[in-house]
Amino acid sequence: MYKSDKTFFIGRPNIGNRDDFYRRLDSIFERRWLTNEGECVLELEKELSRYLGVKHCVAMCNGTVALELAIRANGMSGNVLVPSMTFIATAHALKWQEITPVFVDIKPSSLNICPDSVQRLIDENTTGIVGVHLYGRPCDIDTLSDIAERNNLKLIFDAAHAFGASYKGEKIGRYGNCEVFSFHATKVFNTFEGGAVTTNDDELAKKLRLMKNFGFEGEDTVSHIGINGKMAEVNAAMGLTNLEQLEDFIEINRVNYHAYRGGLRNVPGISLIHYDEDEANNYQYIIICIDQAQSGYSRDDLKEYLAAHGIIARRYFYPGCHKMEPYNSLDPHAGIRLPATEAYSKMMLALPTGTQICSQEIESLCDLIKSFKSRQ
Ligand code: T4K
Repeated sequence: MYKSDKTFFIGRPNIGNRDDFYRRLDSIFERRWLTNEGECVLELEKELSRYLGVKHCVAMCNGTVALELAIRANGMSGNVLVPSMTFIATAHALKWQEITPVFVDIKPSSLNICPDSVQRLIDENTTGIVGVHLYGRPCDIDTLSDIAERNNLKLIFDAAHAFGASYKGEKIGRYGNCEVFSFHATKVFNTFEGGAVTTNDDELAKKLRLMKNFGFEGEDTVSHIGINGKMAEVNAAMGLTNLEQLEDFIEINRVNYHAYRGGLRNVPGISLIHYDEDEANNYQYIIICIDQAQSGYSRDDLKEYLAAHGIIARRYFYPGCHKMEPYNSLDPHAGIRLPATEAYSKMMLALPTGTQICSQEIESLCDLIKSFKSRQ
């Protein structure tokens, strides 16, 4: 019988040492410098570049604005290829700028954008590809880079889930023309709200810095259309504090992941996504796939059952962007069928992890899932 007074949420933030954060906050107040390239933001950018092994890190107010700026600074227009199996922000960041997101199906083995479909969908209006490292597992970066190069396309990676993950031994953050991170509260590393674009391209980094600050080149000189995409000092202070404990957060996620793996072993119809243990992973998404034919119940039945016991899971990312408005009806690509996206988005469920939950609690959560099975 499952008993817990606690409610466990997917997306519960990890929070670093509060005294360190308050100390940083005090010094921000002392300096009376609250935003606009403040000391904490500059320090965070330096620390993040070092951690990711990339030349430039441009901190931003959130991941969505960071994506919009990355898309604009790269000069994307017309049609851009993007997976439908992602958070809606990836598609909106294109459409917000009157660019048509052309939705691409996923590869069932990785749940990431399918390079063969990318190749097939390129037409004369295509200017770029936005790959998403879904659940923190890298896209097929080499193949996508090759396709982009051969077709003269820009390539951006939405790395919102992949902070701390690696591809072929090198940290995510250096690939494509640039990569984009989210440091939202729900991410393994958070700055309350926040994001960044990282790149090894000097020119692009310079442009991004101007564009996130209204395009100001000097006090009275503007060289680009820009917006206010700046990160504030308080966010950077949270980032610096959380960065000091990042390895602990990742380790907790790793231990939790293995607790789920053990607890859900041999449960018919339930499989946990696999992380390549030869690579660095952040393990921030515990994603199970429910195959109703074997489990005897649907993903949505299980989600409801868990919620009734105080376990708040999420259907990341149902039903796929192409099934949401305006894309579902208004877009020229309305009515497209993406069989793998449609099948998998009905089966995936994201479960709670992070510092809020421990191995024993995960064990009972897994027992609860097993008891649901036996109830059917
Ligand atoms: N690209 C991708 C692939 C993304 O996944 C995202 C964001 C972006 C781009 C855009 O980056 P940002 O502009 O957000 O930086 C949440 C997050 O808000 C969003 O950042 C994230 N992806 C997405 C996957 O998850 P919702 O709509 O699910 O949020 P919400 O408010 O329903 O909260 C989710 C869970 O987290 C709930 O169980 C409650 C819990 N929670 C949330 C917050 C904010 C807490 O326990 N404490 C908190 O402070 O989007």
